Formats: sequence, structure tokens, C-alpha cells
Amino acid sequence: MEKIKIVLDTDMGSDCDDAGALAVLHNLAKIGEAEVLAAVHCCSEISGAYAVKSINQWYGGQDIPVGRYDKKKFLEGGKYSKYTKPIMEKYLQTHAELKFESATRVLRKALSENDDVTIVVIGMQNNIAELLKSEADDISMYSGLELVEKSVKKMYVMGGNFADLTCAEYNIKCDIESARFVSENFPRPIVYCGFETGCNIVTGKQLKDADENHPVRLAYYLHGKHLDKNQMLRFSWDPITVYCAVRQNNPFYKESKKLKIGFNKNGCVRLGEGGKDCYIIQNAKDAEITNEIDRFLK
Ligand SMILES: [Ca+2]
Repeated sequence: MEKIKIVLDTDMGSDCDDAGALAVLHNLAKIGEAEVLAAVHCCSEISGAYAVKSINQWYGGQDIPVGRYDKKKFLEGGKYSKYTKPIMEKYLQTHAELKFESATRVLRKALSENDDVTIVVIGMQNNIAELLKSEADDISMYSGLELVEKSVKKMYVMGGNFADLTCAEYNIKCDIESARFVSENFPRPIVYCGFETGCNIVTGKQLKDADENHPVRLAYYLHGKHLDKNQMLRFSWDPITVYCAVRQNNPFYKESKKLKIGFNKNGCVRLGEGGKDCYIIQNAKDAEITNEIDRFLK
């Protein structure tokens, strides 16, 4: 079986399903279906990068490079740190403080050292916009755009609402400018996993019985927006996106025809003919998908 080479870009902190998605990714990697080349965080809230690091470490991925967004202040503190800050504090009880490299450098390095890479974005697209705009440096003689052309096979993006074209989805709405820039300039195919894919799929049931120190369990517990206080359940936008990026041909979702997909100035999806992109469409019952995602969310 082909091992899918993944670079993950997450806004871990806004919602706990990013933590669930990282769990799914590591569990698919454990059975040989994926290799995690790098992970980057797209908010300036530093505890988010620590949470990514802690979860990687939990699954034995302590050497996976983790990058952070280090440009302007973007989604920091308060609700963006509700579960990541306690996870960071727990990490720092037993480890030295970390110095994270910038997301742009981590992305450039991963692409300069690998080919056939699948990027998975489960947050905003500021890191990908910065990557595309990056110029040759000590890491590579190629620009970010050239690196993507050379080394990226596809990108999966959790973003957009394809069921209601009058409604802007959260990841897009938080940074419409970057989403528009990426949709217009990314040179490789983009597969969008829209809001409608995740909001009937409620997962996380295995976390209730997990080790109390499990950082993903902590994320779901502390996020506190699970649907039942005693059950660590949450909608599954990000876990589904990771699952579809690793298992690109799965029976649970099918792809739309190829389209030109963009966003208007309010962040709503705009569909046009003759593009290279597509969005996924549910192709199985909610209960079947829930069971499948829950197998890996542990
Ligand atoms: Ca997310």
C-alpha cells in the first residue's frame, strides 16, 4: 500500500477536533498508511504549537518538526488557548521550553526534502499563503510556489460550505484574504472538505476511557463543547479531512467533478467550470462514517 506523505497545518486550540484529527493521522501512520513529515500551527497562540508537539510525542512522533505562525498577531489567547494552554503547562512540567521554527521555514524544508507530498489544512490558510509568497532562501533555491509545483501532489482543505453557498464557513471566514489568495494561486489540485461533511458525524467516544494524561483526551475534555458532558464527543470536520487525505479512495466519500473553486469577499464558496479542484460528497450513512472515524480516534 502506498504510504501517503503528509504535512499537517492546524489551528489547534479553536476547536478540539484538530487534536482528534492529529490522533487519526498518527493511528493511520502506525498501521503504515501515512508518514507525518511535519506539522505547523497557523495561529500566533504559542500553546497551540506545544499541544501539537505534545500529541506527536504521545504517539512516538517527538522528532516530527513543528512550526508556528510568527507573523502578525492572529487568533491568540482566550478561547484559542482554552485547552492548549493546560497541555503546554503539563508539557513544561517535564520538558524544557521549546523554540519553534517559523511555519514557513518548516513547510519549505519539508517540501525541499520530499516529493509527492499531500498537505492537509485543518485551520486557516495564512501559512499556505505565506509559503506561496516565500522566496528562495538558505533552505532552497526555489520559491514557495516552485516548491509546491515540484513537491506537492495535492492539498486537502477543511473549509467552505458547499451545501449553502450563502454561508461562510469558519476557517475561511477567519482569514478570507488568505483563502482567496490560495484558491487563486495554489498550482496543484485542492480537495475541499466542507462544513457539511463533519456536522452530522459525532466522534470521540473512545477517549472517555483513555489514559488521563492522554493529551487528546484532555483536549476533548477541556474544550468543553462536547455534546454530552460525560461523553467526549465532538463534530468531526478535521478528523474526516485527515482521513480522506490519507485514504484518498475510500467508500465513505466521493469527489465532486473538477471545478474552479474560490471564495467571494464574504468568504462564501464560488463554483466555476473548468478548474482543477473538487469537494467531497458524503457517500455512506452517518453511523458508518462515525464508526470508521472512531476506530482511529483514540
Ligand atoms: Ca481546525
